[in-house]
Amino acid sequence: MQDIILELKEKQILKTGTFVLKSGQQSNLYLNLRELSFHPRLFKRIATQMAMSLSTSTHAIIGVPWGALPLASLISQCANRPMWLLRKEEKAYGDSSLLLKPSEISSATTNVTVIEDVITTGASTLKAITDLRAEGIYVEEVLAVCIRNRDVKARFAEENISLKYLFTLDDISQNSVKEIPSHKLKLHDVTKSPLIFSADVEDSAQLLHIIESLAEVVKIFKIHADVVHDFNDLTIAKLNQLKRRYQLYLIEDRKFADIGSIMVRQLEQSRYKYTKWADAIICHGIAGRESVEALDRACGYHEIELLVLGEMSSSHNLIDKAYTKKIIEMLPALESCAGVVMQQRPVGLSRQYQICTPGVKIEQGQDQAGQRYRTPEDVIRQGTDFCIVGRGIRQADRPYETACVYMRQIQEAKRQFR
Ligand code: 5FU
Repeated sequence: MQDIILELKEKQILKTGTFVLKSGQQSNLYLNLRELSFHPRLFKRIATQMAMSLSTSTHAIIGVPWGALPLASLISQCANRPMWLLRKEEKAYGDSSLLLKPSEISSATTNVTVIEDVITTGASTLKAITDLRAEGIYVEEVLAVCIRNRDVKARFAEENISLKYLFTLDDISQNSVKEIPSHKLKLHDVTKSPLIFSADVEDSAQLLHIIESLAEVVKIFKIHADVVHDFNDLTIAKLNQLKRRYQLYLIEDRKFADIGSIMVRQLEQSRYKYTKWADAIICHGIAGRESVEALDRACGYHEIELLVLGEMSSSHNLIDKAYTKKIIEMLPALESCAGVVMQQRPVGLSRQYQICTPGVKIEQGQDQAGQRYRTPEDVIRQGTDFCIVGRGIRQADRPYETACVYMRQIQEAKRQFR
């Protein structure tokens, strides 16, 4: 449920401020569920949750007119239960009945569930119930997305009606609402945290677990979403939750490397939905200036920062000094570029670009697949701003304590060489 609440906040369906409600009461939270239909995936999620709590003895569902009708119709589909219609007021012509239901079904033998979006005082829901009772219908339960406070439950209990709901606004603490940053973090906002952890794990559970277990000490995480075999929408929702809770900055290390139009589509249309969670992406500049500029414009649109790769840590990689120089020359034209992936800070490079260096371990050396490691001290001495560490922390017996050791060494080296 927390995920749904967070998404409602993100989509501005749940707003904070000072609001006067229909009842005249004041509130600092406002839930405008009329806008749910603008977001079909979230809408379906909510309807599915509600459909699951529908009483098995309900014959049909009825939405309180008019606001709850789209929701009721979606629940009807999810639960495979018919939806009947209740008019707000009688028509002066034609069929004047308030209730529209199949004529062959007798009111006396039917139980219905009334669907509502938000219940504050319960007045409009109770009015619908009175109208249905006047038609001889037995209302078994009311199912709402949200009630403002629990006191309203007593009102329905008096009427012998069970009131079910997904959440109450009282449950949403003011603190958790305030925690949401109004804008994404920028790389220069996290320079006090010069360690980037490469969370190159196999599945979503491991990814979320390692991020949460390190989040008190590490603020920047680098992910290869395509090595996380079950990376899906739930992973993204939970990543975003962790981002908000711990104020994290997430980098997707996809290393885009194609012509501009394809890189833009890879950014925007990938099944990993980078634009929904990444604060930065990494790209190669191999396709040339215009291609990278196209990706840069898309990044600007999605408020994602771009990190351009200028050097690699692997042995015998094919990047030479001339290539790196051309990458550096490309940077001023890139408005979203926050930094460069390099092995050292190039002489004369503007301080506006952060240097992020992979291939860092406490013990220098090499793995069996071309990776070369330098120590945090060595890398910082060469002018790096952020050390990228993966296995050095991930494969340690105590990753949290090891991350603290890396952080101390990096900060100590920064004091020494800056
Ligand atoms: F651009 C680069 C590079 O030159 N070397 C790298 O190692 C990126 N990396 C990434 O840093 C690589 O894709 C891994 O995600 C990470 C290094 O992980 P390690 O476990 O510390 O070797």
